[in-house]
Amino acid sequence: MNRNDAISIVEPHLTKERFDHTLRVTETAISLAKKYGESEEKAELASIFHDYAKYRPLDEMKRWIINSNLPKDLLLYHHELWHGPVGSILIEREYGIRDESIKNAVYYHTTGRPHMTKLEMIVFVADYIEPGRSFSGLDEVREMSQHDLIKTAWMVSRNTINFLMSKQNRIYPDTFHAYNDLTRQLD
Ligand code: DGI
Ligand code: FE
Ligand code: FE
Ligand code: FE
Repeated sequence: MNRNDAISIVEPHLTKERFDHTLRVTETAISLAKKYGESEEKAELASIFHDYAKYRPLDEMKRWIINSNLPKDLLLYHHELWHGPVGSILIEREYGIRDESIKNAVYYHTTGRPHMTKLEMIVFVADYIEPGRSFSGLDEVREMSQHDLIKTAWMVSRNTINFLMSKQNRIYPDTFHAYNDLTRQLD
């Protein structure tokens, strides 16, 4: 599937703001793919689809989790965590995207996971640093993204956990497992 086809598929499913975010994530991910020697085509497609399921009704996402082989414990955590896993299923069923590397980059873009591939880290990082974002501490993360992808993914994971803890939110196990694995890789 080429870029324009993917963009026309995704656009009607997103708000204007989310669509613009998606385009910025895509440009950011392509530039990271160039820098770190990953397929630009895969980075592009995974990014265009990363938030595809973001606005699906909650009961529909819940049904996909219950009726597919997705982990049921997702239902015990915030519904914000559902759109990545559900998106990875929908892009295969609706558009025939079977490439596991792309599906996994969509699946894990919110939480990360242990042993993330380069492509998964690229989408995970691009989603966080795209130029429309304004998290505190973002300058440091953007600077690191020019030098070390693993250290950057570690910072994203650390910042996300710190942020969630400061709000007294629950944290999905994959989110912690990603942090622990990236920390181990930095040791
Ligand atoms: O879809 P986006 O807004 O572009 O970004 P995202 O998919 O990375 O994150 C969606 C939200 O999920 C964001 O507010 C951070 C939050 N999040 C990430 N990991 C966890 C989490 N929320 C909870 N409750 N637990 C997590 O482990
Ligand atoms: Fe997302
Ligand atoms: Fe996003
Ligand atoms: Fe620099």
